[in-house]
Amino acid sequence: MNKKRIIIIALLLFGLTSEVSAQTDYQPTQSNLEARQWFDEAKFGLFIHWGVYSILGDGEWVMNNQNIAIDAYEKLPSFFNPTEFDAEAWVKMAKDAGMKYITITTRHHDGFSMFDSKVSEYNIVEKTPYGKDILKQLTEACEKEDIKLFLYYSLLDWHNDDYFPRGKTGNGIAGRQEGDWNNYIKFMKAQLTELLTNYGEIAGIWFDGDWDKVNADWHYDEIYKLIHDLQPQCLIGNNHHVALKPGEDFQMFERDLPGENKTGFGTAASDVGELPREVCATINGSWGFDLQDKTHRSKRELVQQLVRASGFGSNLLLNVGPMPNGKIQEEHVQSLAAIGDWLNIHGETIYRSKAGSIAPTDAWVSTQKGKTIHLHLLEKRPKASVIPEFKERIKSVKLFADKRAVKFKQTKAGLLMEIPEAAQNEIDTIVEITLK
Ligand code: JFZ
Repeated sequence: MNKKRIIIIALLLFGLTSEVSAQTDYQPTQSNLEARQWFDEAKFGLFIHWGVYSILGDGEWVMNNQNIAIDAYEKLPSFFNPTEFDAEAWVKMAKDAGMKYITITTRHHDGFSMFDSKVSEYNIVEKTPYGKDILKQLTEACEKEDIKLFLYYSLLDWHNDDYFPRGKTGNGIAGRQEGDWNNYIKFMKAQLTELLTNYGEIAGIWFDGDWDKVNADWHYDEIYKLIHDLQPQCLIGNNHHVALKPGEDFQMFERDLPGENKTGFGTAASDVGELPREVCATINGSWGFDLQDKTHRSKRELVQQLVRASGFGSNLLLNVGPMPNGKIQEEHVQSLAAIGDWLNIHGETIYRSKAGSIAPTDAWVSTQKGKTIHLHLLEKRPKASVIPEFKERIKSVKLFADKRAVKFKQTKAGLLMEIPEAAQNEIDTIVEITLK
């Protein structure tokens, strides 16, 4: 076959596939590639689950878990009046915690829009006594403080009749009617258009709910293309727990480290891709505000989770569930401040780092920038530490804390280091290894 013919066939094939699915041949723009890199280096963000469900203090799944009928649940917006909501205070709190971005629920599975939507009157401006658009306030505060904003958007909807046929969840909710799936897709596209035109630059869209109807036709080709056409830099992620789909810009891991799948419903190791990663986690045991949740995690646990995520080359998106009055509970404000204090001192080992060449274990992870490896020892050891199979040539080993030299030896067993117990830290003993 001559060259010309091959080119013609190739062009024909290319044309055919691009007709089938618009984002299949998705080529991220330069601005999108830059946004990915920014995201990859950002390392830490604040997740916010806030909606009319917060009033009941029983998590964001309360409509499903208590089987609250449509007409009963529809009363909730009339009680939603977060008079103490202060967008700037939230953004400053995130910034002081060392976070670089915020991801907020614009519409969760209950179907209530926490923004001014013209295509659904079931929204915060129309249906609550508060009557203001919290998203607008948040975008303005983020802009001012140079924090990027991502929008969580649920694919699953327990309130909209057009979410039909229904999925695995919400089937005990009385009052749901049968509607038209194509209308539902149109509705989501209209809302996403609102979100991407009325609020300035949006750093990303965080989809969730795919798992409710695994075999549904979500029209991702059209939806992802719409988003990238409106804002090419906007990063798309989807909490579907399977391999990346064409058109997505980052991969997320729910309460899980990439490839570990300890939850059992997480992403399999073979499905971990090469795009920027984000682990999401709760600050206690809940996403949405839960009045009775006392399982607030300690500073040690939270910092260690951030460090572990970094050691897996991933960001951590740490969640809070604000109260119905618009405040974030004091325990969580304190925890975030404590992480911020830690990052003020140790941030250089986290931000802009890559997963280090020393493979992660339960006892340690490593982060790396060029020839500098930061080994994070997450458990205290009596005096010596051994890192097996360490073969790279070392120039120096120091403690990050005070730059004191660490005695080390490289043997067949690996890298042996003597770190006096008194020099070890409860949360994270950071050893700075400089390679030759
Ligand atoms: C989802 C949401 O349902 C939850 O409310 C929260 O927003 C979280 C961040 O994301 O959680 C999931 C995701 C997947 C499953 C269950 C809950 N699943 O696969 O069973």
